Amino acid sequence: MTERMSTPGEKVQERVRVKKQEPQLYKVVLLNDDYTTMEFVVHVLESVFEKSPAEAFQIMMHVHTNGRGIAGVYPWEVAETKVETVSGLAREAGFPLKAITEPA
Ligand code: TYC
Repeated sequence: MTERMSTPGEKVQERVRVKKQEPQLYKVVLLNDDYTTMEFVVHVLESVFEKSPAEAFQIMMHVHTNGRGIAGVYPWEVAETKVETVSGLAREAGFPLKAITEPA
């Protein structure tokens, strides 16, 4: 088997393998506490995470019962912004409600 040498100036097709990266997704996890009102958590889920009233209530009850629950899954920047928004709303309202991000 002979290998053909490329002559100078000859165009050589190079194949560059580009690994396709899926966009990294992050869970925004709501944490339970004893002081934030259920009504406020439902309001946050509706306004920040765009949940329906029924879904917001269901997620709030899940967090209340289990200690934590997923409010939504987003690309990193969106997830971080949601966490900051929750923190800001909670501080304004005087509640200790906390949300964190985790890789999905
Ligand atoms: N445990 C709170 C209460 O009994 C309600 C609550 C639910 C708080 C979910 C935070 O993420 C939370 N008032």
